Amino acid sequence: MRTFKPRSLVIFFVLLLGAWTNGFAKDETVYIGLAAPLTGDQAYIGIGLLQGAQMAVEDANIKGPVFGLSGIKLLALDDQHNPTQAVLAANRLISDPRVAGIVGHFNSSCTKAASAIYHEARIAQITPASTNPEISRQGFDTFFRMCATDDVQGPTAAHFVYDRLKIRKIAVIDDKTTYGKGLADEFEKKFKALGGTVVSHDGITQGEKDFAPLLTKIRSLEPELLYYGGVYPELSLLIKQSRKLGLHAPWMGGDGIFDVTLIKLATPELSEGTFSTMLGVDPRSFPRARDFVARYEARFGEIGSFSAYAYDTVNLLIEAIRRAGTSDREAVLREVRNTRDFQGVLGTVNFDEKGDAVNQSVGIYKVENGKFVFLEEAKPEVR
Ligand code: ABU
Repeated sequence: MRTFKPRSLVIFFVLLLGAWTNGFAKDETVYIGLAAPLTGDQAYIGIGLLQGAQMAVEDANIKGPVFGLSGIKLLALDDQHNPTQAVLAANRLISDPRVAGIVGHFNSSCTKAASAIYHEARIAQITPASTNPEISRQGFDTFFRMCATDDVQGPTAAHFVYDRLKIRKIAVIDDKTTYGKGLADEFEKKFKALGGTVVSHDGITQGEKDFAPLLTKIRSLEPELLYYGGVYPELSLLIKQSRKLGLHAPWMGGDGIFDVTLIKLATPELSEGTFSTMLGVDPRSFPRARDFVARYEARFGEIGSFSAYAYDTVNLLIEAIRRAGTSDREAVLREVRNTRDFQGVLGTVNFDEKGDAVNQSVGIYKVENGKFVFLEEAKPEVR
């Protein structure tokens, strides 16, 4: 019987290593970086976004290799909706040479803080959710956005309150974040321009728990509606505490409150009648999104408000990588910019010269029987 000598074994392993690094086992996986709040009180929305992104990656790998020998993976990091953490996450993502493009972040404050880092690294950053218009006014050619902006969302909400609800006297609260304050200011500006009265505009801090003194003051001003610029955790407390104080005017907010978790936290009973704007079409009633929604819900349960946006964002990025034929960041960035009529499950996507979505549609919803019910697609305000 023939036996291997130690020298033959060494040669065998050298050849195996060569094959590994040059060919069949070489890891040419392309990575898409994703950053969002994956822990903490906004995690529900962040996880929904992550799960939508994960489905796009899985779908792409089923279709076949993106290029070369291997597939595509997500590298997801938690920014805890904290701009400092977002910068740390951005630096980690850009320091990994396998990362070809970025999906993120969710919060405008995080997206804005991280955008300079992605710009410096010449890597495409596409946010599925951050709506503050200032982000795209910084002049970063690496920045892209899939959704409408708050200089459309805020005025659209103001028109709905003034024209459709015929309400003339409101109070405004925001959470002092880039998103919350920006949206509330846009709403107030338009509401006043239409002839409405804003009896008060106050700021709260994310994480605060006791709003009784503020709500007591607002109750004495007798507003007909309370507009909130912020995200669902604080609004759920505001709703509960306002009802306890006998302040029964309806609440309204933007896409940051549009999440089933708001209704769960505030209770269906107390959140009944709350209005919200949300970006784009209702995926449940949009034929193109039907298959995605059914697959998502069979696997994860109720679809998150930004799951379909994340699915479209990752697919758009993968298409750009396929067209580029390389994971080279500058080449991928060029192809993201060359995107024309991308067919997403939420509709057709094109970017304007600032990287913003050309489609600025906004829908109006109302909580009825424990669910956000679609009322109408509002006519968007032209910026
Ligand atoms: N646009 C909804 C909340 C995320 C953000 O813009 O901060």
